Amino acid sequence: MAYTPPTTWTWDAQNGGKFSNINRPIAGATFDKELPLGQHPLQLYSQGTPNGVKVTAMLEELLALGHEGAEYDAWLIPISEGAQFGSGFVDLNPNSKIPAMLDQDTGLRIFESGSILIYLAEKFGEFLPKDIAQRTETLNWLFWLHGSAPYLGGGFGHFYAYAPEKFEYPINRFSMEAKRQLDVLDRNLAERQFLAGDSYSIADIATAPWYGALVKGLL
Ligand SMILES: N[C@@H](CCC(=O)N[C@@H](CS)C(=O)NCC(=O)O)C(=O)O
Repeated sequence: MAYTPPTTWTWDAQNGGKFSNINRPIAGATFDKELPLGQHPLQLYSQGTPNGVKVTAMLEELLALGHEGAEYDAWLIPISEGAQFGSGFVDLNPNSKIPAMLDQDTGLRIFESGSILIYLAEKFGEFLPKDIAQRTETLNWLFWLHGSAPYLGGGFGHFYAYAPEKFEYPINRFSMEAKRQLDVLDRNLAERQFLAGDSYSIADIATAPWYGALVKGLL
């Protein structure tokens, strides 16, 4: 039966789908809970999802290069249990999504995985070239990833794996878009070793957990 959207939308908390128990149409904390704090300057609040893994991979790459200041405390935020709606986490990220970070050296909160990658790249002087041309190309691909991955995860992934029923139109629409995005990457990487050119960068670190995992059959 054809669906006609109502003039005024109302929230149906029972609409089904994997995340219907935690998703709501309003923001803000739903319970009081302070976040734990460890001894290192960098405090990471996250989980091993593709967006979460970007930051962990970046920190581990920095440690592998010998940056002792990149030692961090990693705190699990189990998003399927709604931990991202605790008051301490919402103070750090008003958008209630992992990953989020606190730098106790500067007192700054950092949210959005792309912002965290840029912050760490600038703090440690790695994986984001200073030369304007290379920096711009790196940021081009970093922002490409952050504009594209929601079509893969929230679009294709949601309708293929998490929606309460299989709907042909959105699966077709987002399959087409996911394939087009893979072709964008394929054509770019036919001409260069890394997304932004000759050197490994935060654009690669951000992209590998999404499209890299997809082509390996891990998503
Ligand atoms: N644009 C954000 C997306 C973060 C995001 O979507 N995180 C998901 C896990 S991969 C999340 O926390 N979901 C919990 C929720 O939607 O309530 C980023 O790159 O940091």
